Amino acid sequence: MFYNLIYPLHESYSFLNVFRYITFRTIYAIVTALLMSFLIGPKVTEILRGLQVGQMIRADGPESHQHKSGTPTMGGLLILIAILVSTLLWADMTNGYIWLVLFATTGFGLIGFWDDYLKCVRKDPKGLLARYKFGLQITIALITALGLYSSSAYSTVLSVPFFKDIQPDLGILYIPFAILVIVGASNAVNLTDGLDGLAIGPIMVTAVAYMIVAYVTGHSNFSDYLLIPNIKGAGELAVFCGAILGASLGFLWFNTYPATIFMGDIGSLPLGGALGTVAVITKHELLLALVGGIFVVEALSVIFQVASFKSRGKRVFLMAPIHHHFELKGWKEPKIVVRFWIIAIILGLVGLSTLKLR
Ligand code: 57M
Repeated sequence: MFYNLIYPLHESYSFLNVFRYITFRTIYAIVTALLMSFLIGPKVTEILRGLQVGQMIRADGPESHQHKSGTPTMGGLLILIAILVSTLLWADMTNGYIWLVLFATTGFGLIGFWDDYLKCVRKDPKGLLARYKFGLQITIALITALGLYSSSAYSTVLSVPFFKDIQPDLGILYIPFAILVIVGASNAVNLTDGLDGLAIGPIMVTAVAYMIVAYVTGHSNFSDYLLIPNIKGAGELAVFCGAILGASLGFLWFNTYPATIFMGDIGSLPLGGALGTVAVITKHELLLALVGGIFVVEALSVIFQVASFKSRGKRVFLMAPIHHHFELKGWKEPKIVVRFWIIAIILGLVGLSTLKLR
């Protein structure tokens, strides 16, 4: 909004020219979202506590989680507000990609809100039934994919990390592929969100990586130099990723061990959905599996565990998702979380190196 309202004044006041730069606006999107989460965090926690929106802890979970009962959840509301306000302030509001990603984020946020509301306010442990939740996620992702597909500048060619010569064109199949990326990312983040600070760390790493990816794909000189697709207007998504980074950092202040608030599905579903959407728009869909490798491993651990349990009646892990396996092995929660962050940072760096190694 500042770009649209303030930048046009640069002809009279040349210093306002700075509002043109994506880098400048990204930095301030980070700062704005961070300050917003800091400022409204205590209030949101207090309101949620007052409304008794407390977490119910499953009795069959790790023993170390039982004392977390009643921790206010739905802190994702704080993250969502900070991301939306900061993006609306600092991004170019005439950019279609920004509206598309805001649509996906809000849509997944509403699904998460509904699920949390049923679980925490109505005290229905099942929450939103899986088939409705999944159906709604697919609907939001389908609308997002169709929105992209219908734009004339859009390409259905995939770029494969490390291999610049392999560029399969998926054609119309790109739509189910994009849905898979967006819905998969949303659910994988949700599964990861089971220890204090566990999900938000890799979210920040992924947001930083895609902030850089969005910037270079939107910049014709950089994209030509790096031999990556040049997507006009995608650079503006760096501002959005900056808002995710700032909001997440602010949330971590409250969610770090011992957490005073959990994000709930209202946080995990939109954060995953947003990053999946950014990956699709910037044509770096497969890279998300590498940069967000922690989310992939968490989701795979559940798939293997359930498949093994159903087919052979035996578990692969002591408990899935995999962070519970380490808890049951006796690792302390902060140790698991920080080690997962370290792996996430390494994967983020390797992922970014693929921009050059191709
Ligand atoms: C979300 N939610 C946490 C919190 C958070 C198919 C199956 C593997 C699904 C999976 C599942 O339900 N995953 C979805 C995981 C929950 O956190 C809430 O949920 C939100 C995210 N959606 O924001 O509101 C619990 O996680 C802990 N937590 C923290 N700190 C945080 O910052 O400590 C969360 C955030 C919280 C809190 O204890 O209550 C969750 O784990 O439920 N199901 C599971 O993960 C269950 N696994 C399982 O059943 N495994 C079996 C299967 C696969 C065969 C097995 O391995 O044998 C576990 N979850 C729980 N207890 N709670 C196991 C038992």
